[in-house]
Amino acid sequence: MDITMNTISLKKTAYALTLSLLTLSSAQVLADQAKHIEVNDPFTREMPPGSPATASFMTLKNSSDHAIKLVKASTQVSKKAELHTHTNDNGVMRMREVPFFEIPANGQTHLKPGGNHIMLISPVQPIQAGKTVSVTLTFEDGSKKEVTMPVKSVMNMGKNEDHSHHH
Ligand SMILES: [Cu+2]
Repeated sequence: MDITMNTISLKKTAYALTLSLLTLSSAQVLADQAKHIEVNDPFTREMPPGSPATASFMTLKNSSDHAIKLVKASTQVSKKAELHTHTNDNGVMRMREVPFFEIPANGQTHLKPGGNHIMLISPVQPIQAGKTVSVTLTFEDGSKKEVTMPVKSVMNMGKNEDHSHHH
């Protein structure tokens, strides 16, 4: 009698264990995108005096077989953070907000001056060279990655943008 009872309760325990393992593994699969993203060379541009905003740049590398979307950026150093891109509007470079940056399967997306960037709007503290800034990236599945990066001077950056003008 005792043996039978034990067998039943053992089976029940094993079943419950299997269920919880299944639940755990599917949750991990659903919130796994951040683990597949490697962030290289992140930096934030030093805020020009009097400027209401600055931007963060980095290279995002996706080591998975599926495209991953970065859908949100947030930070403590500014009131707002937005995903921005540049568009060439009859020779005038304009910025606009986009809903996501897509990092292709086994590929890279570059956030760089004159292109995609994370806009830090209304800084709550001076963003000066030599300091560090942390930005939290949220991916489509809700997984997050915190990126701590140096603040760098704006010197030389204008030169890169000149290359995009074709005369
Ligand atoms: Cu911008």
